[in-house]
Amino acid sequence: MIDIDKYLEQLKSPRLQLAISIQTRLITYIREFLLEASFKEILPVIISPVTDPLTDYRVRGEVECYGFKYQITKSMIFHKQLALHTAPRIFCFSPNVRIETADRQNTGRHLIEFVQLDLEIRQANREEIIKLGEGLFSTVISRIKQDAWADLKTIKRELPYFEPPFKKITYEQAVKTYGQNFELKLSEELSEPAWLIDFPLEEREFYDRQDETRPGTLVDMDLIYPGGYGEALSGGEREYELEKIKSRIRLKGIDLDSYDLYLKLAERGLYPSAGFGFGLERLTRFVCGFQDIADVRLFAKKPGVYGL
Ligand code: ASN
Repeated sequence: MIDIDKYLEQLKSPRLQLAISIQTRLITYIREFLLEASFKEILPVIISPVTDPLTDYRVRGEVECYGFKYQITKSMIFHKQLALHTAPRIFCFSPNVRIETADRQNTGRHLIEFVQLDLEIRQANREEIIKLGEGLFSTVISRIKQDAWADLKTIKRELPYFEPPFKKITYEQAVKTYGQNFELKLSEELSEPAWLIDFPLEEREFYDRQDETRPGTLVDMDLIYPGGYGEALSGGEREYELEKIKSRIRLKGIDLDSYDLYLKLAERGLYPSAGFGFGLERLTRFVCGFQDIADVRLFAKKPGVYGL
């Protein structure tokens, strides 16, 4: 059950108030940066017949309306690809629901409902998207340092300026250095953000594009925060050719029928593209230097915990 007194205390806490004021600035900077770079903002999709498979979440969020089954958005990946028919560069502040297992309750980083800045660019490759991500991140950090210095001082957060280009580490190198579960160890050792690139095919979903010259390796990337804050953003180039998409779906053991509508649209042509998703609560947590992501989120829902 929800402890109402505790709940109200958290809603009124100066810590949350400060985080929300920082987050408001972050959203503004992101939007300004992307509009300046000729992006169009699209509105989020909350329910759809198709969503990101993200096969490690065993519970599917579903709603039934008028006898039709809709999935609750885990990510807008497919809608981003389709939205490129409307505009060549799109972004969205997209709410996602991912029903994580309860053992992730106290990681400080996981919420079952969160918002990501999701963006996609027609005809872009990984290099371009990496440049854009670095530019966006370093600009946002330098603006927040300047504008919110008093708030940052109150919470004793000292943020450095980050100068792109950021270092790149391959997945293979990361495993060699830190072992299979490397993300946090790597993040703890970093003093600047770094790109993790070239994930093996079996580690990601079917839409990340396989490098034709290196079968089994994807043309994708994550940005890892320094200081132990883990993953900042995740994305890559996309599969856009029907036969390749189908074979990747089959390889995942997913029934082609469950992507019928998407495949029919892909058959009519998708643009080559690249993009990423950048978790907003995690960005706010990093900027504030807080341990617990619930301290930056109103109505936070942690895995396994009932919330408002
Ligand atoms: N938004 C991510 C991307 O663009 C996908 C995800 O969130 N799973 O690759």
